Amino acid sequence: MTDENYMQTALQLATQAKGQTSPNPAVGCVIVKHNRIVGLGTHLRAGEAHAEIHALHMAGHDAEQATVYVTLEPCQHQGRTGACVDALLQAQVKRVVVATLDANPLVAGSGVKKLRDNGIEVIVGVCEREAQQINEAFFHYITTKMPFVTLKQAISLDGKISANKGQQTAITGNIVQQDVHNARAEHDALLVGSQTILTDNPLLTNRLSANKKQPIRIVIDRQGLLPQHVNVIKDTTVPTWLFTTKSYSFTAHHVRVFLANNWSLEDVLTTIAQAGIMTLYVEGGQQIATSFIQQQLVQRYVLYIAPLLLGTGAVSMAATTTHNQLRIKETATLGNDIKITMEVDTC
Ligand code: AOF
Ligand code: ZN
Repeated sequence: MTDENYMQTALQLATQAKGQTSPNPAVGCVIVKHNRIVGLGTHLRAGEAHAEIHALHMAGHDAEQATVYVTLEPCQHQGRTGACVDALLQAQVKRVVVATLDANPLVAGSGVKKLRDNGIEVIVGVCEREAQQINEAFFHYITTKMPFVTLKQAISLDGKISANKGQQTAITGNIVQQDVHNARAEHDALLVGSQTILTDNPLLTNRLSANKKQPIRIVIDRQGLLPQHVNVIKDTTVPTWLFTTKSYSFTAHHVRVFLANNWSLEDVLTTIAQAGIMTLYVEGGQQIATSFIQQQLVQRYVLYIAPLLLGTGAVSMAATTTHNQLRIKETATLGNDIKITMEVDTC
C-alpha cells in the first residue's frame, strides 16, 4: 500500500462526515504501523474530538513509531478541544502525512512546523486537491469570515423562473425536488427573500432526504412584511431567522429577529457567519438572486434546467448587469431535467 492508498481511506472517512461538522472542517485520519491499520478516526461534530484524537485512541500503544495519515494539517492551537500536534508528539508517532495545510490563520503551517521542530518526518500534499475540495466551504469561511454560498435556481430552457411575476410556476420534476431536499440537509441554513414567502408560502424544510438534518431558515424581510400565518412562522419545528428593519407584532420561540436600521446583503452574511453558518443555500427568487450575483457573493451555482420555454413575458432567474464567467463542475440528468453545478472561476 502507498501513501496515496492510505490517504484515500482517510479522505473517505472525511467525506462521510461532510456537512455535519460546521463550522469545523471534515477531517479523516488513518494510523498505520508495519503496513497494518492500527487506528481510524473522523471528526464528527464541532466541539467534539478531532480525527487524530479518535485514531490515536484506537491505536493506543501501537501509535508509537507509526505513520499518521491525516486529510488536514493537525492543529497546534488550543481550540474547544486540545491540540492534535501535542497528542501526536506524546504518542511518539514517527511520520505524519498531511493532504493539505489548514487555511485557518490559527494553524496555517504552524502545526506542520511544530511537528518538524520536534523531529517528526512530515510530508505535505498527498491527494491535496481532493482534500481541498472536501473542505472548500470551510476554507472559504475561515479565510473570508463569510458563508460559502450556493445559489440554486430551477429554470426553463430560456432561463425563466416563473411564467408571471408574483406567481409560482411548476418547472422541474420530482427527482429535482428530492435533490433539493438532499441539498437542504447538507447546508447549515437556507435563505429567501420575503417576496418568495409571500408568493409561494413555502415550509422551507427538508422532508424528502434520508438525512434528517434541517437547515435554519433565513428570510430577508427588510420592510417587516411577513404576517404571522405564513408557514415559516407557523411551523415551529425548525428555527427561522428574520432580518428586518421593522419590528414584528408577534414573537415565537423558534423565531429569531435580527433588527437593524439597514441590512446590506454583506451585513446579513457577516452576521450569520458569526453565528456559525458556514454553508448557505440561497433559494430566493429573481430579486435575491440578482443581488447575490451582482454583489459577487455566490461561490457555487446549481441550476436545474427543464425542457420548457416560458417566453418573453416570463421572469428571468436574474436581472444583473455584470458579466460573470463560471466553470462547470458537474452535470447530471435528473428525470426530464438537467442539473448543472458551476463554480465561480477564480483563475
Ligand atoms: C485537526 N483535526 O479533525 C479538525 C481540525 O474548536 P476546535 O478545537 O474543534 O478547533 C477547530 C479548528 O481546528 C478548526 O477551525 C480547524 O482549523 C481545526 N480542525 N484540526 O487537527 C481535525 N477538525
Ligand atoms: Zn486538531
